[in-house]
Order: sequence, then structure tokens, then C-alpha cells
Amino acid sequence: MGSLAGRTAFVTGASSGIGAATARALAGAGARLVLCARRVERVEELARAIEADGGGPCRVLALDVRDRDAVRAAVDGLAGTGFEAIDILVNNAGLAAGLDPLQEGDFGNWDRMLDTNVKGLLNVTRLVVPGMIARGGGHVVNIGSIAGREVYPAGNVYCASKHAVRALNRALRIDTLGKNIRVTSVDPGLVETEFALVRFDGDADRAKAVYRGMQPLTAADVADAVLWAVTRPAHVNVEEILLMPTDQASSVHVHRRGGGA
Ligand code: NDP
Ligand code: 8X3
Repeated sequence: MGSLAGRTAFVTGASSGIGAATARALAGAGARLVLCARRVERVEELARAIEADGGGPCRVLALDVRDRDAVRAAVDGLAGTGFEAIDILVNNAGLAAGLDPLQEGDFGNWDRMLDTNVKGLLNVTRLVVPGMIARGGGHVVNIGSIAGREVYPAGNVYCASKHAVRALNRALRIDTLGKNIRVTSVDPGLVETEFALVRFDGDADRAKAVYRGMQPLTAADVADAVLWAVTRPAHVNVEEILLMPTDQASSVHVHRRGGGA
């Protein structure tokens, strides 16, 4: 794997799961890091651990990607800190909320998913990419999902949000063509993180059942794919990585030991 020495990476949703693992992986390759999430104390703990391991340096931001003014202030606030020249943006912050048939869906859950997964990603991208262009290039990595390629029962709005991310990957590639911007989508299947716990509003039994009898991906597996994509030579754009557990063949085809669908 190549080196990211002297490069600056901005990772959203670094307080947990894939974002935290990605921060560790990029730090391991020598990147300087801007790490953000709402639960800033967790991000601070991660930053301390990375720096103690000889990685970083890290700059930690308390940030809700849905808050456009806050995103603007956070990006502007990097000026003069040594972290302003963002080379790599990892749009990872996201969530599923609920798993209900569309006709019974919760409006609040829909807003949270669309505001975070789509508009939050847009907010950060819109405010970071112009600086990349002005500096001569950059790399945007969006964490999509198998849910951006398939629709599964009761996945409706979450799937729609990840389908939107898939459209935006293409849109950004087209709109920045000629400006040395690489756009990569890393689309995982089932990854055991806090994702299911969040989806089921803290119901640990229901969350655990998602991974029952099968071996899911780990956050580190996904981080490894991100790291691989961002360490290819500058003229190589890895457009998409679809990363599935060996035990999963589609959103609804999951091999579970001990039976069950
Ligand atoms: P986690 O719940 O473990 O992590 C989600 C991260 O997103 C947290 O750091 C959370 O931080 C952050 N986040 C959520 N809302 C916001 C917000 N409004 N502003 C800033 N940060 C926010 O789940 P994962 O690591 O699994 O999820 C990461 C991404 O991977 C998501 O986009 C998800 O859709 C995607 N994904 C996950 C899969 C899975 O099976 N786990 C499979 C495919 C894709 P905080 O709450 O502190 O703000
Ligand atoms: C998360 C994976 O299958 O729960 O994006 O939608 S899934």
C-alpha cells in the first residue's frame, strides 16, 4: 500500500465504525487527519489513540453534517491551522433509521436519513471540493452501500438515500472532469458496527440478529478498501468498490449457519 505522508484527509463520522477504522487506516499510511462527528469526545479519544500510536497529527471537530452553516464554519476554520489543504475527503457519516414499509414510514426517520446521507454528504462535498480544485486536485471517497444498488423490503428511504449517493458519485465525476478530482464509491454489504443499533433505536437484540449466524465485514475491512483506493497512482481513479461478506450474495441472500433467511 502506498504512502499518504504529507497528505491531509477529512473523515466524517469518525466517532464509530467505518469512519473510525478509516481514520486509523489513513493515519497508518501517514496522513494528517481532520476527524469529525457529533459525539466529539469519542473522536477526541480516537485522535489521542492515533497520535499515541505515532499517527496523525489529528484535528478534531464537533460537527453535524446536516448543519450547513456549521460545516462551512468548520471548513473555513481550518484556515491557518495546517489542516486546510484537504487532499482526501471521506464522506462516511450516515445512518439508517427504522425498517418499516414505506406506507408506514416515520417522517422523522426519513428526514434524518435524507438530511444526513444525502444533504450532509452534499454539504461537506460542496464546501471542500472547491479548495481541492484550487489546489490542483483531490480525492472524494463516498461510503455508499449495497443498498445503493438494490432495494430490499422495508429499506425504502435508506436505499433511496444510497441510490442518491450513487448518482452523486457519477455527477461529481462528470462535473469535475479535467480538474484532477478522483471520486470513489466504496459500497459495502453487511458490516458489524453500531449501524444496526442506530437503525433499531438502541435495541441490541434486534441489532445482533442482523448478523446472526453469518460472518459480516468488519469496519477495518471497509477501511482497507478505502486505503487501497486512495493510494493508487494519481492517474488511476477507482470508481467503485462493491465489498460483500462471503456469506452475503445480495441484500436478501445471506448464508446463516444454523438456518434462517
Ligand atoms: P456507525 O453507526 O458505527 O457510524 C456512523 C457514523 O456516522 C458515526 O460516527 C456517527 O457519528 C456519524 N454520523 C451520523 N450522523 C451524523 C451527522 N448528522 N453528522 C456527523 N456525523 C454523523 O455506522 P457505520 O460505521 O456502519 O456507518 C458508516 C457509513 O457506512 C454510513 O454511511 C452507512 O450508511 C454506511 N454503510 C454501513 C453498512 C453497515 O452494514 N454497517 C453497510 C454499508 C454502508 P455521531 O453519531 O457521533 O455523529
Ligand atoms: C447497510 C447495509 O444491507 O443494511 O448499508 O442496507 S444494509
